[in-house]
Amino acid sequence: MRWCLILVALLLVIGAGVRLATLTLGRQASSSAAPDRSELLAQLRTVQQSQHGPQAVLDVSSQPWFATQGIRQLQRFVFDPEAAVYLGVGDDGAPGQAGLDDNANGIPDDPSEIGAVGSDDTCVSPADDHYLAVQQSSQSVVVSRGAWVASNAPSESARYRIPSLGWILP
Ligand SMILES: [Ca+2]
Ligand SMILES: [Ca+2]
Repeated sequence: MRWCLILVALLLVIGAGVRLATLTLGRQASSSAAPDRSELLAQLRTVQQSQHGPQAVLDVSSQPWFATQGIRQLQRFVFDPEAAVYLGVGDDGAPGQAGLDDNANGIPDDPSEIGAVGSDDTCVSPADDHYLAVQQSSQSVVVSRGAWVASNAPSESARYRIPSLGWILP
């Protein structure tokens, strides 16, 4: 019994150590990949100030950090409260999981299965890849409205997106 307790305690200590090491390494990896935020924003603002009014696409190729990342352009987004957010059928081309009766109503792949848990169905907004394809599919459905759209319209909350980092709010 005593040996069992010692063994359990040992395993707990090893487990905690592995978790700590994983967290530490993960933090180091992400911090080395992340740019200096103030430097990135300074370079972005330099480009913005050289433009005559907002541009839907910003040429950042002259700025050092963007050049090192191979990023030549940034797309500008503003919030559109009417922009549609779609739920699409995914690569299998069928609502829910292709060939399965996800909602057990006796009809495999009927439209009401769209978005079924475990399926490849995806929710996309205008800023996402494949948005146009999902929008044009007759099987897609609008699930909400309000999203960020590419635009040069004046906006105090305009933002840019870097695929490898996410949204940048200048
Ligand atoms: Ca599907
Ligand atoms: Ca069904």
